[in-house]
Order: sequence, then C-alpha cells, then structure tokens
Amino acid sequence: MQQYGLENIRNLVLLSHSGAGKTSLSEVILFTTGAINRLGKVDDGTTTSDYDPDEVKRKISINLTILPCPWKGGKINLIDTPGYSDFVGEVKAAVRVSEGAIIVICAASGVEVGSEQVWAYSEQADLPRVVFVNKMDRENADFFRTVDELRARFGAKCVPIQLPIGAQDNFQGVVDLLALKSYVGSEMKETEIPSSLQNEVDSFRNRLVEAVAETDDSLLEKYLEGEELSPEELGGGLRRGVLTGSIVPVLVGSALQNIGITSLLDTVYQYLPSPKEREVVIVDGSGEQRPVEPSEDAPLAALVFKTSADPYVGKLTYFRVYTGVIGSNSQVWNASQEGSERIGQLFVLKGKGQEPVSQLRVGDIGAVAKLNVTSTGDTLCSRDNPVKIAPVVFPGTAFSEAVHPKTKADLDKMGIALSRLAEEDPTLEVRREADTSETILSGLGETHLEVAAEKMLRKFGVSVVLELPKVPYKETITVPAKAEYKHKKQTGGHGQYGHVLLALEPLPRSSGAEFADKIVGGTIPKNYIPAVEKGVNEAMQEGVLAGYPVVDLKATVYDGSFHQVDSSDICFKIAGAQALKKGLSQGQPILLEPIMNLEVTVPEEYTGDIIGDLNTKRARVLGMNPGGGVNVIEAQVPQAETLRYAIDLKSITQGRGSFSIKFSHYEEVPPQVAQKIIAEKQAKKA
Ligand SMILES: Nc1nc2c(ncn2[C@@H]2O[C@H](COP(=O)(O)OP(=O)(O)OP(=O)(O)O)[C@@H](O)[C@H]2O)c(=O)[nH]1
Ligand SMILES: [Mg+2]
Repeated sequence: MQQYGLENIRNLVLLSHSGAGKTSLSEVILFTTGAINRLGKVDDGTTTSDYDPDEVKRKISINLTILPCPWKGGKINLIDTPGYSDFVGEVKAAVRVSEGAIIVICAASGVEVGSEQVWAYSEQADLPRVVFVNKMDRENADFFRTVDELRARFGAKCVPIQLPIGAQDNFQGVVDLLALKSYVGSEMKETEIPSSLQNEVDSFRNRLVEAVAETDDSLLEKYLEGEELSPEELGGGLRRGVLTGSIVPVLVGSALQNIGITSLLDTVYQYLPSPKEREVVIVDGSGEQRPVEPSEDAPLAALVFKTSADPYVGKLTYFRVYTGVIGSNSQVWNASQEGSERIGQLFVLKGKGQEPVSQLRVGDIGAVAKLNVTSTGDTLCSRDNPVKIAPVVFPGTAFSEAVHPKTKADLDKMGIALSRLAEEDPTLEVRREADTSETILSGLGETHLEVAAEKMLRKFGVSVVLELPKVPYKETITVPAKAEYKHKKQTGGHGQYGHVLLALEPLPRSSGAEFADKIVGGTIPKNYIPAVEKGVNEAMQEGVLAGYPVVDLKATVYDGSFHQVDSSDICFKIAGAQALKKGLSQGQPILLEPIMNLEVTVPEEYTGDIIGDLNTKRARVLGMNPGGGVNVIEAQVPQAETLRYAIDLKSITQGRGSFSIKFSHYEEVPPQVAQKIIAEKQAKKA
C-alpha cells in the first residue's frame, strides 16, 4: 500500500442537485485513474459508489462513499454524496472532512434548488470549489446559458476555464482557455481550436485573465498596462483565487461520454488545496481552542464522521486523520467519550471494498471495524495529548412516523434494530410517545424513513409498517356535573355493594386531573376512598367521546353509601369509575388537541403560498419577520394538520423552505372536526 505525503492528498467532495451526475462522474473518474477497470453505470446498478441495495433499487445515492483515485503521483479521496435532500446528513459529513468541492451542474437543467443548497454548504464550510457542467451530450444542454445562470446566482466569481466544442449529440470535447488548447473524445486528443469558436474563446479568455489579474496587485498592474500574463502567472493567480474563494473555475464535459474527465482531474489536483493548506482547529485538554499545523509528527487527532452497520464486519467507523498517524493494532484515546479504544485492522475504503493498511497518516481518510466506545462525532487521539475536533453538525429531524411491527417476533427485535439504525444515522431519532404508546421514528423526509424501514428488514430481519403518528387527543368537560352510581348485585352468597356520588368541575387548560374527598359523616368509610379514587383514575384513561384520556377536570366524591357485609374495594372502584363516566357524559364533553408553535423560514417570494397553505390547515399566523430575502413566519397550528408538513413545505417551495415545530398547548377541537374524529374512532371499534 502506497503512502501519500500531505501535499499529495486531495479530499474532495462531489456535490449537486439530485441526478446531476455525481455518481456517474465518480465512476468515470475511478476508471480514468485506473482505480477500477470496469466502468459501471448508475442505470444498471453497477457503479462503485452506489453499491448499497437501497441505492441500486432507487438509482440514487443514499450514503456518502469514499473513492480514492491515484492521480499524478498523488491520491484524490473523492467523496460521492447523495443529492436527494432526505440524505443531507451524509452531505454534511462529507463536506466536513473535505478540503475542496466539485459542484456538478446539469447542462440541461442548469442551476437547481439542490445546486443552491450545496453551494451554501460549501460556502459555510469555506471550501474552495470548482464547477463541472456535466451532461453536455444531453438534449437541451447549453453551456453558455448555464454559465449565465451560475453567474446570476453565485456571482461573477464563476469563471469558465474551458469551453465546450459542440453540444448535445454533437458534443465532442473542450477548449482549455488557460493553455489555449483543444481536446476531443474520451482520449482527449489534441486538435485545433475550431474557428467557429474563436470569438467565444477570445472573450472568455479575456474574462479569465481579468479575473486572475484581480487576485494580485502586481498582476493587475501588468494587465492594465496591456502586458500578457505568463502561463505561470496565470496558473499561480488562478490557484490563489480558487483558494481564497474569489474565483470558482467552471469546467465542462460529460460523465457518460467520458469527455473532459482528465482535464477535470488535472484542474482539481492542481488548483484545489491539499490538507496541508488548511488549518486544523482543535480544542485541547484545557478546553482552549487553537489552530495546529497538520503534520505527521504532531500527536494524533482523527475525527469520526460516519458509522455504518456493515453486514460483514459489524460496526464500521469512518474517520479522517487531521494530524499525526494512526496505526493498525494500536491503542488510542477517545477524547469525546474519555475512554480508551483498541484499534484493530485499519482499512482504506473504495466503495464497498476494504483494503487493509498498516497505518493511516495525516490528511487521509480510512475506516476501522468493531470499536467499542466510539460513535460519530468523536475525536480519536493519544492519551498524553487529549484533543477534540469540532464534530459534524447534523440537521434536526423534520418528519415523523409511527413504527408498527408486523408480527410478535418483529416486535421483539424492533427496539435493537431501531437503536442500531439511529446509531448509524445521526439524522434518525427514535422515541416512545407515552400518550399514544407508539414508537416514533423521525428523520428528514418520507424517503429517508422508507429507506430506514427497508434497512431494518434487510440488515436485521425486522418487518415493520410505517404510518403517520396518532395525534394524542384528550377529553374534558365544559360544565360542572353531578353523577351518582350504585353498584349493587346479589349473586349467590353475599352480594356486592358500592354507592358513589361525584361532583365534576372543569379546570383551566393544562391543569391535569384532580381527585378530592369531601365525604362527611362516613357515608363512605375512609378505607374505601382509595378504591373510589382508583376507579375514577382508571376511568379517566378513556373518555366517553372517543376513548382519549380525560384531563383538566376535578372529581370530588361527596356522598355515597355502603353495606356492612356486601361492600368491598372492588365494588367502590366500579362505582367510582361508572359515576365518572356518567358525569363526563353530562358535563358537555369536548375533545382537546395539541397545538404546535410552527416557525417556517422561506425565501420571501413564497410568503403568499405559505400563508395560503397555512389557512387550509386551521393555523393562526402570529407574525412575520422578513429580512435578507427570507421571511420567518410564526404560526400556531393543530398538530393533526402538521404531520405531513415536511412534505407539503417541500412541494410548495421546491425544497427551499425549512421549519421547526414545538408543542405549545391543548385547545378544544372545533365541533365539525371533532365529529369526524369521533366517527372514525367508532368505525374502528366496530
Ligand atoms: N446524457 C447524460 N446522462 C448522464 C450523464 N451523467 C449522468 N447521467 C445520467 O443521469 C442520471 C443520474 O446520474 P447519477 O450519476 O446517478 O447522478 P447523481 O448526481 O449521482 O444523483 P444522486 O445520487 O441522486 O444525487 C443517470 O441516469 C445517468 O446515467 C452525462 O454526462 N450525460
Ligand atoms: Mg449519486
């Protein structure tokens, strides 16, 4: 296994809107660099990156994949990511451990919502980047229109360093605007620059030179004086511009036709930074934050950015070495968990392939199986030098469903399977909802949860059905009521006797339920009162309208009678329960529903659509806070109307909106809605 120096490694993340061609591009890059010798296809389910059965089935990427490629004596750790927004957790993890990004744009679709999103992520992470305009061979592909869109959306820093030769079914190759050379076909054969392109070449070359000149005062002076910049000056200036983010080179090609790939590789290897060029910020033992030089001689600091449940090797931990060296069969310190961890065999990953290595050095990415205390986000280091590296920040969950096991056997295994899944995927959350006795799985969207359910079956043999969660309705009364129940039976030997009079009164919202004893003169002996209370409390668990728990009610036992021989605890319990039921029916009962505080953040132009939709959801809009092109809309919405909000918001805004939601309080369900809920409940019972 060849070891690479820090200067010769590039950790580069592939980012795009779903379907722009990242995985196809990663496959043709692996092929071009000789990392693989059979070129797979997404449509055939044969790529190195999309090896997971869920990915093969859906023909989309779901997981990040590490794809090392040898290039010009160095190594590019390419990280393919999913474009589908439900799997953005993987994108965040991949961005966190990369020094540079390749943003793929489809030449036919242009800049899409997902392009904007990944652009924002790389901006937040301060990642130098290049844009690859892919699918130039496709119908409707238009490089110049796409460049206009890029510049309109992301600014004039998007500067083409190549132009396409031909387009759509006549796409042949690229013109290199730096070297002023022209290449065609997948073997990138050098040819004359087509004369028909000369005008464009001149004007785009000028733009490029001007952008490069602006990176440096002395270059700018030379340029303004009309002097030619040398190839070294151009290259050096371009690199500076890319590293500082003032230039984003735009390249062009076709992953499927294998055109433009070697020049893309040359460009990213030459212009995107090595790990040496990015400072690492650590938090040392004393809690102080400080930058350190990435170096092989420094003590170890490695960040765990992903954990997966591998069917063959068990738990697989992915990490990136930021300083120092980690060796196979060694002992390290997990500073996050404050525990020691034994490292067995280290691996370098290539898709699903794992190649054993003796060590992994600064700047590199690898994996190790079967760690005990370590989970995603932890830092591995040496015990003498405990340090932490800021972990990946994962997005909060947005969509929840209840998980119902199909059989008793599934029920028994479900808990373990769910907790393993949540351990593997930090954007999944499992919890038990006490009010409805349901197990709730939360994630980023419908597809995310569907994939989780499929994984449960495939990896753990657990069959489940997902459904929207039940709403924890409650019941209460609106007027005071008095109710009497006499439980009296004469069966065989001695009989049964319990007699209770209850006074019920409604309490303000969120008061819960109360029980009081106002018996005077021992009409019910003291020792039976706890039985009455028990009966009342049990009956409160199921209201009389639709069987939901009763709240905000005070039940006072104020009278009754007993029988010397026939009375017993059980009799008074029954009498208490039945008296409560009668009282509830007389108290003009109503249903209560949880009301949520919803905060929606959308680009301002969607405000009208959002409000319109909220109006159909029985929402009360409380406020709007426009600013900086976005509007934050605050509303109170019944929980029942918010269960699919993640999906609705996505379709209203094409994925440009986000929201947060929190329980606020309970309120009366409007009568028409209540009638429906009660009818449904009765239908279910029948
Ligand atoms: N014509 C043409 N089709 C392409 C090209 N690159 C990719 N495709 C097709 O576009 C579709 C999506 O390609 P992928 O490589 O899976 O795209 P992706 O960006 O990885 O998609 P996600 O993983 O869902 O984000 C597939 O059908 C590819 O065959 C290209 O250069 N030209
Ligand atoms: Mg993909």
